[in-house]
Order: sequence, then structure tokens, then C-alpha cells
Amino acid sequence: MVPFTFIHAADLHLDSQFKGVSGLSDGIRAFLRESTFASFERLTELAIREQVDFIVICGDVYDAKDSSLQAQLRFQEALDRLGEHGVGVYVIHGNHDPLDGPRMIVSQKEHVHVFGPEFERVTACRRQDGRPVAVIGGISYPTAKVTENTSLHFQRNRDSSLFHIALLHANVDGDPAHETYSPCTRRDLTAAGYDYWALGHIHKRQVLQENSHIVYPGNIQGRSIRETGAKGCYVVRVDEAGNIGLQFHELDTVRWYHETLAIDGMEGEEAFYAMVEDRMEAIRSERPGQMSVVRFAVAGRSRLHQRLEEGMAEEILHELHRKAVRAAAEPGGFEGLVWIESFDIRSGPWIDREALLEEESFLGELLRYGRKAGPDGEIRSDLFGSALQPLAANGELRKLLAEVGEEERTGWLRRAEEMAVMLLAEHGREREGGGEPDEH
Ligand SMILES: [Mn+2]
Repeated sequence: MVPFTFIHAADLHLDSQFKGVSGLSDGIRAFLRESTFASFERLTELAIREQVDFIVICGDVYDAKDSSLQAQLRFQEALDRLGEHGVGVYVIHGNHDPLDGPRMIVSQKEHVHVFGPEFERVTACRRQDGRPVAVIGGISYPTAKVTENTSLHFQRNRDSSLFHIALLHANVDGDPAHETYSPCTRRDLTAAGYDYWALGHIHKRQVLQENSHIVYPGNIQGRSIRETGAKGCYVVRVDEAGNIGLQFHELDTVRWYHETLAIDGMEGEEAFYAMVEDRMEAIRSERPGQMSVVRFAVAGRSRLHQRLEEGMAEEILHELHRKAVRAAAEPGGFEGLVWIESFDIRSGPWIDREALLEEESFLGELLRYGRKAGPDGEIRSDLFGSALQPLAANGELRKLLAEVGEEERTGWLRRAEEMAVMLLAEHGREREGGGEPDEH
């Protein structure tokens, strides 16, 4: 076999609008909107730098069926640049950019192959000497909603011993987080006898199988808070023996983060503000010179909880947005810019356990009971006996329960106590606030 190298990319979503992010200045919004193009430019540069033989792009080149003229022109410009460097390009279209979308007519370029709505196979050649190195099979979405299992159309060329690559925009094994277009299974794909399934559609990078390979490279630029972490493409090297080497390359220009701020026992607002700034700095130093967007989930129990919910989080968000907008207006201001998408308040009110233990209330009684049941003794065995009785009726579970040590039982007790305190405390708070009208 002749060794060769290609890039597997998918889901470029050129000209995504980033509608889900609010509070942005025009400048920052424009920068975000430029990010899909910038990441695609990095892909082009990578192909030239790595001297790959060709690129496969597995659907959703454009974000919208009626893709903007700007997106189309910039895509064509990149294709031309790749052509100048002898890099072949193989493209399929997906549910976001089906073939029936209104698009400008472009003349066929010799180094570019766009697959049609019916399955077809073409031969790809090596850049430096034009020797055939791979058979590429592919199929595009004729319309946005393809519910047929199109993977069943893929067949090897029986007369060819070349490496076989399949391009498909599909939901493999019914990932419920994505629309189930072109549904198929790993078994369907393996049965087709291809060496490498180059997939698109699911935006999360994943290698579903090796030898034969089934790969989602993910999208090249995260588009929302649901698409966190590094985004990019795979450089795939195939050696003389047909062995496959995958190397991931980051391409994203704006990265999305989901971070948790633990505020257990935190007392003051300054401490919270400092924690937020520290985290922003940590994100900044992880990727110096790049922009990031972060959602902070606030967790734990603290006296700050109520104040955070009652406007403090909003105020801090507003203040940090103001600072970010000002920084972004400076020359080079997007380098290291961290934009907070939101604070997601998941914390709870502070609970003073010692005070509750003294209290003449149901909660106080419960905590005192829990404390008595802690040490080994009659109360403890009574408690476990009655609590676990329904489970002990099952023979299998009874056997498992017998294997549980005392230390683990103590852990269960503490967790049950924590859960009861939390539920009862929340309930009490809701009742206190019960007279106020709901705000929706
Ligand atoms: Mn997509």
C-alpha cells in the first residue's frame, strides 16, 4: 500500500450566528461570528503545513440551508488556496446545508469533489506523484431531513485493494442528544468493509471503533455552551501496511468552558468576586491570546447563597461584562478575553448544624436521632433493620447487603441525613417565601 495522509474534518458551520449569547457588545459579537471562519482558516493552514494529500469534510459546511454569501465566498476562497498547494478536497453536505439549499453556482474545480445525493465512489491520489491511494465513497443530504439508513448504500470496490474511506453525515447508534438523521449502527458500518468511516453530525469528538475505524472529529469551533472543550480535526496517517495513526489538532479560536465554583462556607462578597476573577485568570492562562466563554455553576452551601440569588450574581455579571466590553475595545483586546456566559446558581443556603441540634423542631429531632444512630448499638441496628427491610425481601439484594461493612453503613447514614436536612431546609424556605407571587 502507498502511504498517505489526509485530514478528517466535519461540521464547519461557517457563519454561525451565536444567538444564544446575550449582553455582547457589537465588537465582541462580530468577533464571535468571525470565529467559524478563523477556525476554518486554521484548518486550511494546517493542511498546507502538514502537506496532507487531501481533506475530507463530512457535512454541515454551512450553518444554514440558505447560507450567507459571505460563507460561500470564503469557503470557495479556501478551496482555491488548497488547490494552489495541490491538496484535494472531498465534501459531503449534511442536514444544515443540504443540496437543495439556494447556493451560488460555482464552476467545478478539478481538485474538489462534492458528492451528490446518490452514493458514489471516487479515487483519491497522492499529492506529490499522483499515485492512487484511496477509494472514497460518499453521499450528501438531498434535503434537510434524511431518515433513511444511507450507510447501507456503501459498498467497497471489489476490484480495488486501495484503502477505503467512507464519508457520511449520520447519527450512529442513536445518540439521543442529536437529531437521528441517517440513523445507522456500528454493525452496519463495519459490515460495509470500509477501512475508515469519516463521520460528521455529532459535534463531540469520538473514536467509536478502531480497525476498522469509525470516527467523529467533532466540529472545528464550539458554537454554544453545550459545546465545551478543544475543537478541531484529525490528521490521519496511513502507512505501507495500512495502519492508521490519528492525531488531533486544535483549531478553535473561541473556546467554551463549563466551570464549577464551590462556595462552601464562604462568607463575603469580596471572596466570591476574587474566586471568579481567579478562575477567569486560570482560563486566560490556559490559552493565552485566545478568547474564551465560560458558564460558572455555583455550588455548595454558603451564607452568600441567598444574596447571590437575590441580585448579587446579576450585578457581578454586569460589572464583569462592562470590564470585558471595555477591554475588547482596546487594540488586541480579544486576546485573553474571558466572557462569562452566565452564573448558574446551584448552591444552597447555609445550614448551621450545631444550632439545629439544639432546636425544638422536626429537623432538630432528626439530627439528634442521626447522631444517636451513629455509634454501633440498638438504635442503629433498629434503624438499618427497618430502612432496609424492603430490599432484604429480595434474595440477591439480601446477599449483597450482608457484604456491606459498618463503615459503609455509616456513610449511608450521613448521606441520608444530609439529604433529609437539605430537603427539609429547602422546604422550610419555600414555605417562608410562600406569600410572594411567582415571577416568570
Ligand atoms: Mn452539524
